[in-house]
Amino acid sequence: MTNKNKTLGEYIIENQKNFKYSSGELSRLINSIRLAAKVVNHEIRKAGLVDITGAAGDINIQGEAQQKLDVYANDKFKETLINREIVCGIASEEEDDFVIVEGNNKKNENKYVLMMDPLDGSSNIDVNVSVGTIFSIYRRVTPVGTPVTIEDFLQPGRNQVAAGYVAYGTSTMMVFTTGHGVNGFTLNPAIGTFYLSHPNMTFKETGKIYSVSEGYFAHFEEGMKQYLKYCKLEEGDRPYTARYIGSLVADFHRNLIKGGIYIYPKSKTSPKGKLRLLYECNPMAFIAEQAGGKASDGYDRILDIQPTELHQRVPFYVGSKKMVEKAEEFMAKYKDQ
Ligand code: P6P
Repeated sequence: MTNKNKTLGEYIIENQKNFKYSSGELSRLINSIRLAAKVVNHEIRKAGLVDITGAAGDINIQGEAQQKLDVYANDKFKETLINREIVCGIASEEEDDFVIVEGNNKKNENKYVLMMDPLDGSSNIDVNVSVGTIFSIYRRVTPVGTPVTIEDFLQPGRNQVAAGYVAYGTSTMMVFTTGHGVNGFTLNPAIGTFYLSHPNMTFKETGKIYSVSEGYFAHFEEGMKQYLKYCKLEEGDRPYTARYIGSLVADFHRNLIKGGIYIYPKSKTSPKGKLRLLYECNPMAFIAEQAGGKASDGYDRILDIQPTELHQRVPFYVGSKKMVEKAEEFMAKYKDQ
C-alpha cells in the first residue's frame, strides 16, 4: 500500500511492533487522541458561528452553559482518554493539579500518564488563526495499580514514549512520534479519516525563517538581541525571513516543513520564558529531535531538564539544528552581559 493511501489506523497496526511496550497500548493511546482531535476539530471549525468562543461561565445562544474552546478541548481529551481506559493520570494546562484517573470499579492497571495543552494559542480562535493541541506521554514510575503521584509527571522529557500535536490549520493534521521518526497525518473531513500525508518528516539542517515576538526586543537578554541583529544582517544566507503566527504549533509546523527556528526566550516580563516545559516544550522538543532538529533553553537540552513543578516555564529555542546552534552561540557569548 502506498503511503498516500495509508490511514492512521493502518499505520499504527503496521508499526505497533516498533513500540517498545505492549503493542495494543500504543494503538489505544493514539486512537483515543485521534477521536478527541476529530471532536475538537469539529467544534473549532464552527466556532465563529455558534458563538462558543466567549468566556466560560456565560450562556450561549442555545442557552447552554458556554464553554471556552480550550475548556471544551480539555474536557473532550480527558473524557476520551478516561473512557478508553489507557491512562492512569492526566496533567493539563487547563487543570491546576494533575488528575488521578480511577479505574472503572477496579484498580487502574494502566501504565501511561498524559500531559497536554488541549488548545494552544486559543486566543487566536477569535481572529480565525490556526491553533493546536499538544500532547506528551510517559510510562508511570510509581507502582501500577496505585494512584499516580507528582513523581509520575515530573520526569525529564527524554523519558517520553510518545508525543505529538494536532494542527487545526487550513487542514487538520496530526503529527506524532513514538521514538521512531515523525509522521504527519491529514484529516479528510468528508469521511473523518486521517491519511499519512507527510511520512518521515525531518527538519532541514538549516533554514531562513526565524519566529520570534520581536515586540519584546527591549526586554530580551543581550545574546538574544545580538542574535536578532545577526538574522537581519545582509550577509551570506541573510537577511532571514521573519514569520511569527503567535501559535506555537503553527510556527513549529511551518518551520518543520520549510526549515527555521522558533524562539520564545526569557525576558524582563517573562523571566523564565512563557512556554510550559511539561506539555509544550518537552513534546515539541521530542518531535524536533526525532526529526533531526534541536531544542534547548538557549543553553541546555530541553529533554534533559529535570522538572520541579507541573506548570513550570522555560525559555524555548527549537528548530533546524544549525539555526538553534547559532542562537546558542550568541547566548553563550553574551551570557554575562
Ligand atoms: P506572545 C500561545 O499563547 C503561546 O503559548 C504560543 O502558542 C505562542 O507561540 C506564544 O504563546 C505567543 O505568545 O507573547 O507572542 O503573544
